[in-house]
Amino acid sequence: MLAENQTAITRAADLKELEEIKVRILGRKGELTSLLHGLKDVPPAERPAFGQAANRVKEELLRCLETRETELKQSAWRGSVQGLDPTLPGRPAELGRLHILYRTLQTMEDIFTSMGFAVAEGPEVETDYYNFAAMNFPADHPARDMHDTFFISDKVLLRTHTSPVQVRLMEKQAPPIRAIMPGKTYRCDDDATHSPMFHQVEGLMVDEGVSFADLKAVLTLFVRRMFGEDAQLRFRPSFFPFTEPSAEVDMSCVKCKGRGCSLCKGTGWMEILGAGMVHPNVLRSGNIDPQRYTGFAFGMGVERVAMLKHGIDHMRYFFENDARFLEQF
Ligand code: 2U9
Repeated sequence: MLAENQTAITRAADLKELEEIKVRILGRKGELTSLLHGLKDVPPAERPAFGQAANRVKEELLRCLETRETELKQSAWRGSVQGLDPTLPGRPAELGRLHILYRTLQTMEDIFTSMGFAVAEGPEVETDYYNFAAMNFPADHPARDMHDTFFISDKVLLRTHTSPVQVRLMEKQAPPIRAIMPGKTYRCDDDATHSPMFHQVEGLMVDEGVSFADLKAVLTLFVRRMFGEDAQLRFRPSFFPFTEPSAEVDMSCVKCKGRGCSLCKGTGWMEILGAGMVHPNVLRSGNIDPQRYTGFAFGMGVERVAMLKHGIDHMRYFFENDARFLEQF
């Protein structure tokens, strides 16, 4: 019985067959189990010898089963890793990154905070008062049409610029004020260079004796830190209800450095931001005496800065979330 079972065990082809053999020998109705049950029918004098012999057979078969089980498990594992090369380098894990707009905003904030500007934020849903009236847009004045506004009700709207944050700041804080206001703004506009939601950074500095020369100095420093030390600035007269005088600011073309190319349409210049001296009426809205204090303000689109810096030619890329675009930065 020992020899033939040992042979069966060593020939078992897989773990399933081995288990079947084990049950056949050692199961409740197994060969060896029946043999041990038969002990009671053996004459008492022969029982000890019979019992010892049966137990030796049992131990030997158990050892045999265990050895075969280990062998089968090992060969099953070897089969499963066949063809695998454990010396190959692992696949690199994909890392996420910050969105290019957010990174552009961070750089802009770094530049202005290094010049002593604080960062202020405020609500995106605003009142007509803070968005327009306090910013010197007269009621029913055509200047309001410059901003295609999303109205929520007669007097409540999505802010068209981050200026309301500046008015709220002036109400709270006496000069000197030096702060930038980054955030989402909304205008009903949608083409290659406009999106219904876009990001602005506005800046405000109010104190005694603040002049247009200070504005030029701050903006020149900003543009050179953002785009390179060789960037040139040009101020063109413009109009905004909230600044007087007002200017639109161009920088020398990032591609041709001012010589004229297809990107700057041959002019050598690209518009980057708007700015001016804060209108006395706006200072009054913030409880600031325009006889004593003057201030400058500027505003720019974060998307526009990122597009100029990285040569991006359509707004939609920022918001499509196509990894092939996002991974380039
Ligand atoms: C206060 C007073 C004045 C902020 C300013 C601009 C000029 C400007 C545009 C640039 C491109 C908006 O994103 S854009 O479409 N902004 O041209 N913004 S001056 O003037 C202020 C702000 C706050 C209290």
